[in-house]
Amino acid sequence: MQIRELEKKADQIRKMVVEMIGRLGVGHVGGALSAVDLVTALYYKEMKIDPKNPKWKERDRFVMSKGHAGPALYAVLADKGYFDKEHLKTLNLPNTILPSHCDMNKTPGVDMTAGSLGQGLSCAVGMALAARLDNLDYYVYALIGDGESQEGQIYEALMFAAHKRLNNLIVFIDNNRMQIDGYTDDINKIEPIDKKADAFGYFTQRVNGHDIQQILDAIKKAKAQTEKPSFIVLDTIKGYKFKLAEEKGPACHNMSIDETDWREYACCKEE
Ligand SMILES: Cc1ncc(C[n+]2csc(CCOP(=O)(O)OP(=O)(O)O)c2C)c(N)n1
Ligand SMILES: [Mg+2]
Repeated sequence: MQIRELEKKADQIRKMVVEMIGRLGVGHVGGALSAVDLVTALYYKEMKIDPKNPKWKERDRFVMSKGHAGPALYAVLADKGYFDKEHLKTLNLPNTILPSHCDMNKTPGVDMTAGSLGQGLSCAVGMALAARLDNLDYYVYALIGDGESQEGQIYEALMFAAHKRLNNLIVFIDNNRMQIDGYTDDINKIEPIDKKADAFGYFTQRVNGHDIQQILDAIKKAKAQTEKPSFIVLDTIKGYKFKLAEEKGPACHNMSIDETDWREYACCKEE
């Protein structure tokens, strides 16, 4: 897929996310939408995957450590054919395969269960180390949140991966500068997060997390260096391109969307 197509795909995925959460009435709109450009870049361009064989041993892995952003991943997985799109109408309903937070035992294509913030990254590090031990050639991509990065476990995981020089690990941070109940800078500042990652022993970059070309260029550079794991700061906007969410600021973290709003959702500016 070319960049233009990827951008269109991301807009389509955003619509799917809003519709999915809108049908339910409430959900983690903001953090799902800020992650869409990354998951689109990964699943449509970068990752070595086979939707017909979700457990393929040599596949690349993606860990949505900020597990509440599950809907962004579900829209992509459904669109890639991991499961029928009809399931998107069952988000977080009883017996669904799509719980609000990612669950690898329920959803084909989900590589790691997450939701208790701080833990997913440790699992990603273990998966990256397993590739080395099993002599398998795959990458592990992990997405953490900026609020999530206040968890101490994040730094233990970062430290260990750097110590092991896991060059098949690429950690992204969805740096939307908001968490559940306010601005990250006001609650417990994590910046300068790129300098911290650098000091921990990472090949660190910072890009616009809504510019798919920049994301892909950064991944290319990350893969070109083989000495260290990579850390890529994605500067993003919470609720990106869904006006009702963007306008709410931190309150878009877990918001309700009424029927009229998701049906009329036309804020994905498909130029
Ligand atoms: C250990 C833990 N503490 C608290 C929560 C509740 N919680 C869910 S999302 C969230 C805020 C996360 O903020 P951030 O990582 O910035 O996510 P994003 O802005 O991308 O939605 C919190 C505190 C949780 N899921 N896990
Ligand atoms: Mg955040």
